[in-house]
Amino acid sequence: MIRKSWHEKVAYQIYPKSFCDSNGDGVGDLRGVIRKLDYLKGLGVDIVWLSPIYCSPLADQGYDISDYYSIDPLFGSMDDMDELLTQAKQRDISIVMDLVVNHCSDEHEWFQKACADPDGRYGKFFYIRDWKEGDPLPCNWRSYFGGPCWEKLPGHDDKIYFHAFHKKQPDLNWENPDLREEVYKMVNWWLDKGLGGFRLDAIINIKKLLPFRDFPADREDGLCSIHRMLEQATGIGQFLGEMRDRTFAPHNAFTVGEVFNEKPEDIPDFIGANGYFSSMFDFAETILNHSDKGWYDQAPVTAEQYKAACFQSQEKAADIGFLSNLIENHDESRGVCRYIPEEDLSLTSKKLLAGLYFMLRGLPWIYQGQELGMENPVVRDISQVNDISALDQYQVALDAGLSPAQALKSIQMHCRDNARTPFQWDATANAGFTTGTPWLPVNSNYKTLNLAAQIDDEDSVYNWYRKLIRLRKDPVWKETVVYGELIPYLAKQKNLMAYYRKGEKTLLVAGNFQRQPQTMALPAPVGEVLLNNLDGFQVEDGQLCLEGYQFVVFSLEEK
Ligand code: TEU
Repeated sequence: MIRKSWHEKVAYQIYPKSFCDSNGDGVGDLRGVIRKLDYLKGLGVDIVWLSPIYCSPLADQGYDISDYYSIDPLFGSMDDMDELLTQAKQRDISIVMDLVVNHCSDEHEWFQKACADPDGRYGKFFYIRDWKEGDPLPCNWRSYFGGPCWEKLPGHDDKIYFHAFHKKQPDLNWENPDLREEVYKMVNWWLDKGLGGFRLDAIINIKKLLPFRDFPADREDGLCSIHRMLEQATGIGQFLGEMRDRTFAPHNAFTVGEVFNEKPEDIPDFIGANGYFSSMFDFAETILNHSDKGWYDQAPVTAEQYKAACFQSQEKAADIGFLSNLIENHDESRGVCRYIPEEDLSLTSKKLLAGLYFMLRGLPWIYQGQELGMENPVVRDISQVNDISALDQYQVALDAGLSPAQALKSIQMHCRDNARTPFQWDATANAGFTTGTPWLPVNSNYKTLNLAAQIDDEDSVYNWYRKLIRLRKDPVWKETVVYGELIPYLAKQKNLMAYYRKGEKTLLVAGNFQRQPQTMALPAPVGEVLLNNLDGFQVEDGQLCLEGYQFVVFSLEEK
């Protein structure tokens, strides 16, 4: 693997709407981010991805962009953005923005012009088809947020357009070179400005299976999961390779792809030596137990499943390139609530999960608030739910015959509001996030779970993350932590997740992923203990005794 300077880094995702509100309107903003740059520096963050802050009607919280060249006034101005880039640079922090180009907003000028003249230049920027009442749709794919992928083109009774996500997010037609040129121009404009790179939103969707066609229905609605077409669509490399060559490569930009369901043979193309992206997220854990029926049919993840998914991904990426590892993001449940059984959630188990994923090979990502061990809020009433995906899934559950109470319970785990509640800075009103009314209620646990309560507590989740980061950057261990080969250890031992990192030195990472204590045979005597989420541990007859949810990292002595 060709070594890159970003390999040693630590990355952090900011969901601007919920990070820090500087002007009291209840919505986080760019000046709020600037205000917290020293906090991020203190944590040890090097790369920051900002979820969308472009002009947007916010039908999907900014993932519906109406102007790629402007900052939405809700978040600030272009001057604020420029200041953020400058101030971040002074602190050696690189800023990465979301690149949302599978679709734009229906309020984008391109779509407006397409509606005005569907046969003109901009009509060809989208997938528009002739259609009249009674005709079958061009395909029966279900959009990600429910219902068919087709919607009537405003102003035209005889035309429809394609949207893989919300109807306010019309898909851009990447088959059209003219559209691609517009995208590259915009990407280069941002990179020329000094942006560090991009996170590529929903990028796998830019290649459609054409001509559009039906697949067998998988629900009563007669539609099928859009994944069926993604499994069969080929040729995305032409677009991604071209984009890399025209934009990212000449700027030496850092990019991370939101890539789902990749095939092992695709990995070299995506993140190999001349890959389309620098890195891509490993979603193997987040998609565990996914069901085409809907969220209500999704079983909880077990420790064994979690371990197997991590190890498989590590094996797939091996020496090819660097995965981006995560336990949560703005679309997911808080990791500690997803991967740890509710009754076992504790300081110790939170630290175990943090340690297990952070020590994997790849680029570790922290989603805002994860470093505090922030948790999912309880969804008490459907009227409080903001997430369009959860609202759809609530209906899916009702349609499947669940009672309203059961349906509400069924969206609790995957509701995207879970990770979108405001950052809990301190115990003052609204967790110090805003002086106004927060756009999404603060989690009621903020009085005890907040940064101010953790920052000076050596034992806190926050300081645990700092220790993990310090170890990754420690000149003595860095080579091994960053590049050391990952070899699973005693992978068959139930609820034990352990692995070697073998580089200049050999480390053993071990976590007892259950409430009960368990022992682990040591392959060699314990050398230096680098991390331990409890006080000490016992070694008896070459067996390491681990308490429930104990996590340790140590070097091994040569035999
Ligand atoms: O997500 C893409 C995606 O495929 C899913 O994570 C999707 O949001 C989820 O299955 C719905 O429950 C990206 C963004 O991360 C997400 O926030 C946006 O809504 C989406 O693209 C559309 O831009």
